[in-house]
Amino acid sequence: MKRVLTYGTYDLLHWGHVHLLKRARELGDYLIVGLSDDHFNKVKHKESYNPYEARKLVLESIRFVDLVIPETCWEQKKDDVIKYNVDVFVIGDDWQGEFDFLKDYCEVIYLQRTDGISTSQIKNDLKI
Ligand code: C2G
Repeated sequence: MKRVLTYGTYDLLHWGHVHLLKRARELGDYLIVGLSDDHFNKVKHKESYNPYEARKLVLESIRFVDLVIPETCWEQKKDDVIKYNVDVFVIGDDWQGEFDFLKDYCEVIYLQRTDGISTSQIKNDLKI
């Protein structure tokens, strides 16, 4: 079984997120998502509209997603790759190069980010 790992906030889930998750899942047989918890969002200078438990519930309902784990800090990725026996780390290319250090532990793939949609754009358009 080829295991894939990615991370994100996944607030106000939109088709750009789903497109990433679908492609990530297609890289293997099992997709794990490290979901940024509310505290780590603050560390990332992100304020999510939905709290962690709500974002987790939504992600777990997606057929491409097999497991959701909490992302609580920047430093957990290597340990997660080892703990969950991950073969492929994948994330959008807005992070291009940021996680190349994981190449010592697994394959690292940056997928093209989907243009024309973002959570902040949704918030601005809806004036949330
Ligand atoms: N994404 C995308 N296209 C968009 C928006 C997002 O492909 N239009 C991708 C991002 O590249 C990321 C994932 O969807 O791979 C989740 O995006 P965010 O929720 O914005 O996550 P981010 O803040 O990038 O968190 O430690 C890593 C961080 O937790 C990543």
